[in-house]
Amino acid sequence: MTAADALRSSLEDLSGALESFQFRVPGPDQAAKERARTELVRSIREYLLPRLEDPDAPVVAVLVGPTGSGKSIMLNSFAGERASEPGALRPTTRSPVVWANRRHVRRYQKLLGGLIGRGDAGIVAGDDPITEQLTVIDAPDFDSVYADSRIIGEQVLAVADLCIFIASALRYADAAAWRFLDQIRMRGLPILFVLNRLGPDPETRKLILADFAALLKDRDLLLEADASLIFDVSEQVIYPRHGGLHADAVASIRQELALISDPALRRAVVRQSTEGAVAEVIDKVGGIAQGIGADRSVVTALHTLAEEAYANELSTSKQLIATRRLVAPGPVGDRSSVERELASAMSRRAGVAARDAAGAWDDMTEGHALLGVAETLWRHGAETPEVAEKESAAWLDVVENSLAPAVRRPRARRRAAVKLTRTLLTGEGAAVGGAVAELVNDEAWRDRILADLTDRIATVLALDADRFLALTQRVDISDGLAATIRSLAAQVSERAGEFYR
Ligand SMILES: Nc1nc2c(ncn2[C@@H]2O[C@H](COP(=O)(O)OP(=O)(O)OP(=O)(O)O)[C@@H](O)[C@H]2O)c(=O)[nH]1
Ligand SMILES: [Mg+2]
Repeated sequence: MTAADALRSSLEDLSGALESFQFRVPGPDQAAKERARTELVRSIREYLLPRLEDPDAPVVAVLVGPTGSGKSIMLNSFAGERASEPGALRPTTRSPVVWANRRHVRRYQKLLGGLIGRGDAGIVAGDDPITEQLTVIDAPDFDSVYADSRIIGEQVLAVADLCIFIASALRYADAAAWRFLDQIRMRGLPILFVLNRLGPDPETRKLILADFAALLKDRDLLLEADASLIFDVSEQVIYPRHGGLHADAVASIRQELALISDPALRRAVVRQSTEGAVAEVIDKVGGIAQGIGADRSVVTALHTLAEEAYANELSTSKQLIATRRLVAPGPVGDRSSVERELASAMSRRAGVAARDAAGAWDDMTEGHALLGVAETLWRHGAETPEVAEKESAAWLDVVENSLAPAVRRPRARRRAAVKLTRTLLTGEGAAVGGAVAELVNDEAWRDRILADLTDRIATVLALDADRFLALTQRVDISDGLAATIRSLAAQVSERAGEFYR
């Protein structure tokens, strides 16, 4: 296996692990965490893996810069045709435009999958020899007021090997530009700087170029504050035919791009951009692993709160049984009324537990959000009364059966069982005699039958609690995934070390 294969397979593994889960715990940063995860997967699957697999594919240069700086005009100037619609309304370009060689067009259909083909976006196929080795993408501006454009901008950046940064001489010092330049620099992408719309006065031009170079140097974007490292383009007529500048205006930039297209240099560019991307992936995995850890501790906390609420209610139930207050005192009634009373006492306990658990969840941001999806959590579950009735009836059967040897006739036995139950639960009906009195006074039997009742209440409560626990399980991330992801990233890092040595 070559070093490249090894690196690729380690990236495959990492991506697989990142795709195996989702950040589902609702909260203020859920969307951001989930986006970071999908972006990471995207940059591995859509950029790094294809790139490493096919290092001789054309270099992808992305035009970036603030809105109105002239990116679309620049693409048209390179292409010599109306590839991207420039415009006076800001921002103009809302989805990416790809200028590629006919032979390579298919590559980008796959690469940018969901991005192109919506709205006015698309691929402009050409025969320009430069496109044999180079593809240029006109991206929406990154600082757009449209969140949509910003996300698309980031996605396009993820597939870039090279950036062509277009600044306008009219507003090159805008803070907005620096933010995304920092982002590009973190990716380790090579950047060509173009200062567009320069005025005719040579002195002013020199001053502005020197100032721009100094600003770039200050931010570590240029090695030296050397104005000759910046491509300067004058403000000039835009040809209506192709919506671009005269070919001469961009000749030096085209020349530089043609140079990059030289196979050896291209490999160097791709090497630099993939190395930067691998480093960024490794860096971002740390944040993802942390996010998993944070989600897991939230889930554990919510789980514990729910369990505690139900455990509390079980011990309350035990106490109520011991002090004979589980059901209210009243007339002896018949079997069905006792059964109903006991069942509703059980449901009541579940209802109190649910209210307490929901209350505890409500105090946590994430718990509050989860309650929003399942408002019924504030009450006992819809099926709880039915389960309680079944348990209650089953317990009464057990009581009745205990009387079986002593009281033979079923109807008499049933009546005796109801009396016995009353006495057990409320302490009333002391005037019982015979078999009933015998059992009531049999301490071992009493303990056993009341323990059986407690177990049945526990069953009802556990079933009710399941609604909370199922919800936490649904948003949980499997144990050990953070560690797996960390170790897969360490493997990528090690293999990248060998590959880029
Ligand atoms: N006359 C003249 N106008 C220019 C020149 N460069 C840019 N412009 C003006 O700037 C406007 C915006 O240019 P675009 O190419 O659409 O800018 P963009 O960077 O693609 O902008 P977004 O798509 O919004 O990000 C154009 O409509 C022109 O009016 C130039 O060299 N000469
Ligand atoms: Mg544009």
